[in-house]
Amino acid sequence: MKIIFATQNKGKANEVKAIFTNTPIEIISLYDLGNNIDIEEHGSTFSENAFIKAKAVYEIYKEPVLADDSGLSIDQLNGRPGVYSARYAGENCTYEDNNLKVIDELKEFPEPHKAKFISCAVFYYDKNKIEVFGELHGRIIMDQRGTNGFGYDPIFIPDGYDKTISEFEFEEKNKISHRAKSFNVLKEKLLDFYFG
Ligand code: ITT
Repeated sequence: MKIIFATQNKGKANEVKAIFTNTPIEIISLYDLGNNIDIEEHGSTFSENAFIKAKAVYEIYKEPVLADDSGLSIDQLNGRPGVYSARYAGENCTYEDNNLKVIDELKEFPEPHKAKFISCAVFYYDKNKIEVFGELHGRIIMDQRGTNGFGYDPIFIPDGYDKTISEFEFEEKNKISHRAKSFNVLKEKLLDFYFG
């Protein structure tokens, strides 16, 4: 069976597709569908925004949908960038713009710059809703290292490691990340829902 993943982010899509490999569920991204819909995420929480994305795509296709709303929460910045992670440095900003803004804002604070990634993974199909959270704790460093991954990966070192997520291999990130945690649990719930 097929489930649409309501994301325009290819990094997210690749990670979630890999998590559903070897299951009867095939993940179809908006990119695969040739749909570049721009959904306004006006919610104030990860959960609200994830369901806003899922419902918007459900209204178009009337088929089961997955969505992820995620972001970085930095202790010394009172949880920012949080739900504003994607456009922290402004409309049409790059991932690098966001990383440089975070580094700049952290200059006045002592190390370590404790932070966590949060993923809210949701399933939406008419009256059926499932929501699962995943977190990855670590710290922000004051320069960008590595080329893999996306977003804030070059400035984030997970607890217990001494390299940034951008220095991780794809499979390695997909074992420990906030998104791996949320979607692995959601996957089990969906397998139970459909085939249990
Ligand atoms: P969709 O809404 O289309 O799914 P998006 O990139 O806009 O794509 P979000 O609104 O959920 O997604 O914003 C998440 C942002 O948080 C993302 O753009 C990154 O800047 C950051 N982020 C989330 N997960 C991340 C990860 O695994 N590694 C690095 N940065 C991440």
